[in-house]
Amino acid sequence: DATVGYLPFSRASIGSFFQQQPELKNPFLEDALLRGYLKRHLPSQEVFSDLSTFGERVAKEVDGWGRECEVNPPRLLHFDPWGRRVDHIVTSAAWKRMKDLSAQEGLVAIGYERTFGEWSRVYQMSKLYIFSPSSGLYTCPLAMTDGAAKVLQSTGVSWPVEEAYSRLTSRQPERFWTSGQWMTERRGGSDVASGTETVAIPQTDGSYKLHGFKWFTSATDADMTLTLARIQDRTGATTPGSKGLSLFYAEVSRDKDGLLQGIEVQRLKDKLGTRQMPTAELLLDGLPLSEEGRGVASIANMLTITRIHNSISAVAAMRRQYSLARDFAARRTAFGKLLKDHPLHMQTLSRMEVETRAAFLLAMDVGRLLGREESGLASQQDAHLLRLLTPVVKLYTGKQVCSLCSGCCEVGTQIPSVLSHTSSFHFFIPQVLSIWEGTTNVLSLDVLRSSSVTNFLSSLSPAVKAIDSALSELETFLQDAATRKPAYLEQAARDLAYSLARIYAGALLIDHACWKGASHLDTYAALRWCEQDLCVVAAKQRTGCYDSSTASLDAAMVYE
Ligand code: UCC
Ligand code: FAD
Repeated sequence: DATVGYLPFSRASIGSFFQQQPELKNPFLEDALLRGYLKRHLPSQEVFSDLSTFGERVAKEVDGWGRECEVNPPRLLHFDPWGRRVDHIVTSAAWKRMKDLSAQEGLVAIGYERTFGEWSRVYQMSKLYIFSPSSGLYTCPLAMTDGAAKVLQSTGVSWPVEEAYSRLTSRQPERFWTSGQWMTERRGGSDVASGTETVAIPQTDGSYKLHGFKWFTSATDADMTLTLARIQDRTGATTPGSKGLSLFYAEVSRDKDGLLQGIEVQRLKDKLGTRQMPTAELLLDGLPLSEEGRGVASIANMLTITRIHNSISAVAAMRRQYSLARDFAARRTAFGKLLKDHPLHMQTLSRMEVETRAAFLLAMDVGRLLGREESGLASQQDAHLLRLLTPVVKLYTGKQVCSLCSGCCEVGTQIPSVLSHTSSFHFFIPQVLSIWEGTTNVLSLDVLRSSSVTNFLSSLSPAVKAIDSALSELETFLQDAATRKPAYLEQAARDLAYSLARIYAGALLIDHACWKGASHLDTYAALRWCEQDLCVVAAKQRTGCYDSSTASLDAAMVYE
């Protein structure tokens, strides 16, 4: 039939229109705020040219590896063809390339080489920020590796820990090691003190054998790990609670045939959004002790680092999703014009831009403070701020990324499916950023634990006029809360943490807008941010929602 060829939907013909997909461009060159931030704080040609080259490589090459990590998730081979138990975790070639790349690019090393003094962490975080959405979640092992290096550096223990430290911070792929962080057991991840059943049995040579079951061990292909256990005394007794926990260093050793020594990998977790990463349950047996200490307090250094990495990855995901949505708006037509020519659509995107900018400045500021502390330049106030802001920024950006990515799915309704073909940062992944390394509530309680809330307030007050009233509301709230029972502040913890994040982000946005290189759009972003309710906790307090009666009503309603 001669007419069939002209009918667009007949037989195998599927029509002539195909939507142009959003394009991933060099994430460094595409990001005005990142470049402005660095121009302001670290105006180094070497850094600019490294980030620019790396950004190109990420867009052109690494992003494809990230996709490969996603489509070829790790597999666990329990037995070899001869029936021997091998527990071999088979990872993709791309995952291995990520490891080599991480070493070559110094993604952990930069933080320890300190070539750029107090700004070295900002440089490292900028590079991770560019890398993260294309990394196939390799940023997860890198975060733990960085955290472990930080802990090892602070222990002062010599061999084999010194050797491990040099491997974690190496730029040579053949020497580079990654680390795990094995804290969570089956009873639960937040309350580590009650959850840890693993015991450490002293050996005659001063080492320990660890027996336990770790329930979550992301990136199980690590070369070493830091983990918690309870030391048994001669009678086999252990001390319960937090005080009974010690921190251990353990190498994940394999024999000459590659068989795991003293570890059984039970299974790989089948987890939403992070399947490309080997996560396993392990039975630990006979791993040597490297350090016996105050477990929770000792691993806190690692938590600080991994929580900062988490914040950077959250912001990076926001920026990436947003960039794709922005690019899509210039390609997609609806109601006769491009999406970018619909003012309402632009308003939606511009609100996302403000959200992303605020999140970026929060995360980078924690990196800045970390760099100051590590270079010995931190004032007492800087140290307090770092302790306070680490959980605040982790919990806040962990939630922002979920809501922004959800919004991006709507503004570019084709992006979710496109994403699995153009970016490994699958749109479900953001959810995990608010769970691991401490959930929102647990981190809100950590904000209360850090005793620096009051110092922070008095020092920040003069920083910016526009948020003065939010600050004084916050101050009034805290003064009032101090006169009440601890349960009152606990009820308010999450809103308090949110208030700190919003007010501090507002201060940073204003500060950035005051920089001589800033544009009128930086001012605009700051103004837009400060329009929202900054001091949530004061507004909620006025409704009486932290009063003792509400706790029982909450529970009654939840279980009605
Ligand atoms: O999830 C995990 C890995 C995921 C994969 C890696 C992703 C990385 C990002 C990737 C981006 C793509 S590993 C599991 C993470 N688990 C957690 O985060 C646990 C969450 N729970 C908490 O954080 C709790 O607050 C606990 C476990 C810390 C609470 O324990 P305790 O025993 O009840 O705490 P205490 O008794 O209040 O504190 C014990 C000591 C105290 O010091 P001293 O004894 O000197 O007074 C605390 O001040 O530890 C100190 N401490 C801290 N110090 C507790 N938390 C901190 C802290 N954050 N910083 C400094
Ligand atoms: P629970 O501790 O049972 O908490 C459940 C809920 O109760 C949360 O919403 C929490 O906020 C709330 N809650 C708990 N306590 C309080 C309180 N006092 N007040 C108010 N609310 C509270 N762990 C590792 O050690 N190593 C890993 O490598 C690792 N990788 C992971 C990978 C993935 C993909 C995931 C999802 C988790 C991983 N974890 C890992 C575990 C992770 O750290 C825990 O899931 C997390 O700490 C929360 O613990 P939980 O899931 O047991 O929740």
